[in-house]
Amino acid sequence: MKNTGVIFFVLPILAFGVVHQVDMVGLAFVPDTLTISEGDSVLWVNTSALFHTTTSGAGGVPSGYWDSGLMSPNDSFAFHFDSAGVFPYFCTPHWTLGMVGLVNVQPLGIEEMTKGVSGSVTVLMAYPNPFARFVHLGYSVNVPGRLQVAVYNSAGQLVASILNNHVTTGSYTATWDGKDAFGNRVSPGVYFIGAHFGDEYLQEKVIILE
Ligand SMILES: [Cu+2]
Repeated sequence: MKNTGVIFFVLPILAFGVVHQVDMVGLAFVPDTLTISEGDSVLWVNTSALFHTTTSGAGGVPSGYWDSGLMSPNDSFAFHFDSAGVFPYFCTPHWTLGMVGLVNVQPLGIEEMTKGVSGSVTVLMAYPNPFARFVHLGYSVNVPGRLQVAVYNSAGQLVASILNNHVTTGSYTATWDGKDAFGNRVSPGVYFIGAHFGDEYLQEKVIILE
């Protein structure tokens, strides 16, 4: 098989990752147990009509890793897990009613470093994620070609073009400053950074914080 395509790689090796979503539904975290990889993030979204927290710890005793504080309906909170381990958490008002969860963070293996394979070796990563001001992307290509990198909102609409270049074989970085095509800072939330290379398309979900 001809080995063509885009390879996205991490810049600082610790902190790329996937964003996993946990919904707060009624009096439960859904899913209540999540297995992720070192470097991934968890985004809690309060889809219920109640007020909740996500607070690391067990038995109502915070462990100090994260605490969202009270989240209104539709609020979200993200935490980046940069080390492996088992992280129980709970909702402060509702843990006695069984509103508890667990994040199991596994050490990073080679298999987790390869994502978005689309007929060739292809990895897409973003750092840091979630981010406040800048998100960096690392990529390399093993054949020359036109590489387009663009940001889309969750409705799939184009927000900004980051890169549209003919590139030769090699490694590059690109940065998105969280601004749209008019130079205005976009609102916080979920965006997708997509890379087109030949007939391949890959995307990475990123989150902009307030
Ligand atoms: Cu709750």
